[in-house]
Amino acid sequence: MAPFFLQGVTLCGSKMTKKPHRLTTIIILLLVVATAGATVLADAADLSLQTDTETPTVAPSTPTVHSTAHIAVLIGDAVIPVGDKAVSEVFVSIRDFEPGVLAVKLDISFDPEIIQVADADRDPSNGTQISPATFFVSSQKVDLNQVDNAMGKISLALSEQGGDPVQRTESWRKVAAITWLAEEEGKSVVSIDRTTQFITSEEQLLEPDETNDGVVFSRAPGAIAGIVELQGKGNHENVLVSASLASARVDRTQADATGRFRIATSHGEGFYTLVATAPGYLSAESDRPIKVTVGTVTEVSKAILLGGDVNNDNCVDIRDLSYIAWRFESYEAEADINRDGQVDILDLSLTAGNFGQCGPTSWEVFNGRD
Ligand SMILES: [Ca+2]
Ligand SMILES: [Ca+2]
Ligand SMILES: [Ca+2]
Repeated sequence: MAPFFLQGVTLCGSKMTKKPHRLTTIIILLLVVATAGATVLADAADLSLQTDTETPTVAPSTPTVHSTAHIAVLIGDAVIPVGDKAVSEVFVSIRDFEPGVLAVKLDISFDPEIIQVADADRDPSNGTQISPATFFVSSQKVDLNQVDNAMGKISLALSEQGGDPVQRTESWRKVAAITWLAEEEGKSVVSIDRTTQFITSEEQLLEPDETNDGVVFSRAPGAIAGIVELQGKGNHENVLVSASLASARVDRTQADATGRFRIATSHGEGFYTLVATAPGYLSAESDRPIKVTVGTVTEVSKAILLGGDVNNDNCVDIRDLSYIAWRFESYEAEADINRDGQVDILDLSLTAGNFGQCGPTSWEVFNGRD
């Protein structure tokens, strides 16, 4: 905190000799500053005494803030699967504000049981930081950037060094981005503390006149569930079902004996593609993207994989049929499509019935049946 407040003192001190008529404002400022520490208090007393003797009759200045002036702070919301990360952004809107803002200090609170801040600079030696945006476009200095993940506190102070105050922003201007890590399922309000302040070019300390807190929801990952059966079989084990999101890593699971599966989708919200495969069977792929929302299970319609692909080239053709025909009435496992212990007419007719088909077959994921 010290650099920010000390800077405030410097501003006051440097202006004092030039504009002694702002004595009262300065004394009030210095009283606020005094809480920063005994050293600062001593300096402040010196300065006020000095000024007092020089200009004993000066009147207090009145703020020259326009009547429609408006400073607002907004924190965006986020939804994060537990164990994952998401970003919420912090914005400030300044309207018709004269003389303009030269510094901003944001104090933000969150629930550390639910979420933690990921270190923006990835350097553990200096503690945890958030990502400041370029709010003061001409010459910005970051005076303070510190996160206390144990207490759930964030402090960020930015100041304009080139003397170019911000009098208005075009709608919302980004001040910072916070990357959250979801620790536990739950909800954390991300609140703008009352100590959040703006310093004007006339050394006034102002609170925003509108604050919009953010909310971060930390939820269990989403899932896709359904049934995949193997044509002609009573046991549907060993069907491999996978769900993929765009080019991301693939989530996989195996169906149980009844064909039931449930895949936890590890990539958060989005549209997933499902693929089911099993040895001896043609693969099936979802006929449309499956929307997954974190915290919910999306149930899809049943798929039936078509059998007869003995050589697993994902097509049922003359090679599969002749392979089975040559082993007719044998016990060879690969030709025993329905795995009932014998290669017989059931295997041959099942294969013949799928003759000419290739996978992946279309899995109607939302056809209303199960
Ligand atoms: Ca760090
Ligand atoms: Ca084949
Ligand atoms: Ca059989």
